[in-house]
Amino acid sequence: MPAEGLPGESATPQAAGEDAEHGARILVVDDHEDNIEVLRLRLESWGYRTDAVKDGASALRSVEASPPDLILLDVMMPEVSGIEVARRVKGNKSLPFIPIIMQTALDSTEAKVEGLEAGADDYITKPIDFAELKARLRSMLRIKRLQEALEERERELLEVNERLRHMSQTDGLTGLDNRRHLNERLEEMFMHAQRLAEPFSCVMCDLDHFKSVNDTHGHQAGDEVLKQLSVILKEEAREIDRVGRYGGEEFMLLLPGTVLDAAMTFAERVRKRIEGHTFSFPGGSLSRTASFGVSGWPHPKIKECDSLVRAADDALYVAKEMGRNRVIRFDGTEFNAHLAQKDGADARTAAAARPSASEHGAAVSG
Ligand code: GH3
Ligand code: MG
Ligand code: MG
Repeated sequence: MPAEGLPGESATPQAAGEDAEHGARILVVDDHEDNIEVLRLRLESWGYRTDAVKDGASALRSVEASPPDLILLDVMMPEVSGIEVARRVKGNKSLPFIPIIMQTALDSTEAKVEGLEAGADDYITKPIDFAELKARLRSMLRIKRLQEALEERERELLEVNERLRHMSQTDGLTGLDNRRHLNERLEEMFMHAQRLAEPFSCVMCDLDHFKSVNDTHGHQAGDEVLKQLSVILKEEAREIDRVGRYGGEEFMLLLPGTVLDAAMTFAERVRKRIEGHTFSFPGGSLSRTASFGVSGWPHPKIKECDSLVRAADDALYVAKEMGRNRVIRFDGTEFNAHLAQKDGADARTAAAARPSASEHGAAVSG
């Protein structure tokens, strides 16, 4: 039936089909069958879809089973009153925003206040003025639409934020933690280890002669090697470990609850796995080795996380100098022997380079 066909109502300039709220589903709650019939007829003539229930308990069940776009709610009902229905619907956080228009026979301020305080969004008094009802319905449905648009925007923003956060923490090539994020994790993990007096180890891993991979096979092959290496590192590490790309072809692994000896065993296992791995890429394959430096807390020379990383880096440096493809432990026998030998060699080189007193004197007099 067209809207203009019903008595007591002027035709609106906007046709029902153009109405943005057209087709909204309205739940009519009223304990009088006659009221329900009259309301449904009206609402449907305005282009709304309707459901109807005759008591508060059924209303709550219907709302939970299939949330309507709006509830037209009678206040005066036996057992569960309209006030109670409003309170329960608005208190249910799992439901979307559902506007509630209370219909009250009592044109008293008290009933309206109670309804609005229970969570109703608007009210209309009986006997119902249908032009007013129509206007209130449309206004409420408009608010719902705006609310939904806002929620959608908020969801999108949260999603974008989450993506940005992930991007800012992740290395684009390997998907591992990037250096910045790794440093953040390091600080947290180190503090945690100190507070709980739990051991904590750091492993630095650097591919040997990686530059020649790029030089010989091209940068893309180099990228592929880095990606495959990161998969190996991830596979070898435990769930609670952190693996990150520290720099170009240098990776850092943070091992909580791990003593230095265990970290050495771990690094040695990874070293062997890399040594035995064939890196394949379009157009070829190759083998590569890696060098490792390992440090751990507690250790008398390691007071804060910076020195833990520096120690692993120093050990890595010694591993490279000693011929690569090996695992060196900070402050271990090999580490100290190498540095002592190097210091001796440096001292000898310096002594050889220094001109003797006589040579110096001769130069001055000459
Ligand atoms: P060493 O055994 O002493 O570590 O020698 P190396 O060649 O591995 O080390 P070096 O520091 O001389 O060279 C590192 C190379 O890593 C140079 C650089 O072009 C390459 N590299 C760094 N980042 C990337 C990357 O993202 N992709 C590719 N393909 N290569 C990279
Ligand atoms: Mg390298
Ligand atoms: Mg390097």
